[in-house]
Amino acid sequence: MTSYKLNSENLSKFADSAAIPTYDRADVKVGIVHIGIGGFHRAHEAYYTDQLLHEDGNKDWGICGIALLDFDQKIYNTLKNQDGLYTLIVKELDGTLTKTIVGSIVEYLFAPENPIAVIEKMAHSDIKIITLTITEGGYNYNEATKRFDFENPLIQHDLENPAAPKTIFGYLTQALKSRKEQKLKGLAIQSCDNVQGNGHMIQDMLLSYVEKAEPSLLDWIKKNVSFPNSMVDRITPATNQSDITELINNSGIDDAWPVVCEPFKQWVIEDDFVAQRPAWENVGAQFVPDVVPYEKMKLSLLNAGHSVLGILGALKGYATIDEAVHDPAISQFLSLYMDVEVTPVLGNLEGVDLKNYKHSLIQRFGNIYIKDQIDRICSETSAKLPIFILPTVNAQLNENSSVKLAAFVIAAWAIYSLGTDENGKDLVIKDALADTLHEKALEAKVEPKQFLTIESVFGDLKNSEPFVNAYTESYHNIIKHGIEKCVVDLNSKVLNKIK
Ligand code: CS2
Repeated sequence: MTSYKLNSENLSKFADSAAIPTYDRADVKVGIVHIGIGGFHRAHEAYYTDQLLHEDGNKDWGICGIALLDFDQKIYNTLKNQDGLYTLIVKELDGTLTKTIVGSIVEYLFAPENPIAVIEKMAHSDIKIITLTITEGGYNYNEATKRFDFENPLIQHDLENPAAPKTIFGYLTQALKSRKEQKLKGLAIQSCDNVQGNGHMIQDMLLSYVEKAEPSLLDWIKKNVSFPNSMVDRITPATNQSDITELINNSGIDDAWPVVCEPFKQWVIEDDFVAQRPAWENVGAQFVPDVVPYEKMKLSLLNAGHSVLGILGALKGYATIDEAVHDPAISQFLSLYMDVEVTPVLGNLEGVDLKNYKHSLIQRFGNIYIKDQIDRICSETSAKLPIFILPTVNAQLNENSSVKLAAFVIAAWAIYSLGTDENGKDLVIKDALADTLHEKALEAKVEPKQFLTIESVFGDLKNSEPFVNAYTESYHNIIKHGIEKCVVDLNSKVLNKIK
């Protein structure tokens, strides 16, 4: 099959092999600035927005995508070469591929190359919303102090060089300052990251920064900026070379960086936008007064579930999430964790069929076509566990209830952090705290509790006797008998107890 480079000029050539934008992209005005144009944004918000642009009367909601970090140069170059176009490949449960060329990203900027342009864009009168996918670690929140981390050298840099910032906090401050000076209206800053109370989190962290960097701006922000919370969901593994090749060979689309994802998607948003907002509800998003219960459910079941499968699966030598969830012992462990340790802390979730939700998660994890990489799931675990698992642990401890399964996962993570799986194969550990984790993992070989002394991750969990006991017992067991036997034993212990 003849293939063509994906760009505006060639777009109509792909009409037979993918859904393509039927709206005129040249007419679309940018109303949203988005920071962090990774796979997740392109599978989620940019897709919802693209679907909305197909409706009449919605041409004010194009996206300007900002590549914030040096590391993001590759995605910036790709979008630039492809006029912002990319292919979203949905891997259906039966293996069918549904392909859509997404057109909602109509502008893109590379912040390290042109910081002023980024600030001006955010401060432009057309912009009503700044959305963020900056990862769990991007909020600069220190778990130990429960505060904004001013020690971060990049934050120090931004305080000293306000006109040429490197972090989201420096950029937002400059942009909001300019809006105030231009006497423009405020806007909404909407986090789309997996963080509990993600709107409150960006609000608290930004206000902490502004208080130091630009105190005279504080009042204006409080009056003119809103920070809606949201729950976001769509499993989006990293793109493989085989996805790129399949797209060229079978659809003739030469796309340097398509995005692959599962069919399921969910977006629950708190309706708190000070300026206008897109009618995302027309394309499946839910606007609700309170997102907190949805976020809690998703983070502590789906995201935590991923981490459980990832950590146990990595030690056993699995490469993908579907392999881990098709291991009967690991799958039973996950179901027990969700039922025995998570469900009691979720309280009453009105309108949600929790049993069905948990069942659907096991199905989604098991999609054999997604092949979500365990390396992706285990990356940045030090920023994920304080959000995905530790709130459950603390809530269970407060009720004197079981934390055995969660403690087992943390023990497995301590062993994982030694850097090899049970077959002696090296693990790829991608984590901002990689060095500390390794150092503490070595100390834990002598005294397991040492791993829990990483306060920026565990807070004061090391002082909980029931947790430390369960963790230490699991640590010794895993070292002695291996994951397989220990998972089977713990499953039957927990099952006997709830019988
Ligand atoms: C994953 C998430 O990063 C992770 O550990 O749990 O990326 C997950 O796939 C998404 O939140 C799904 O919505």
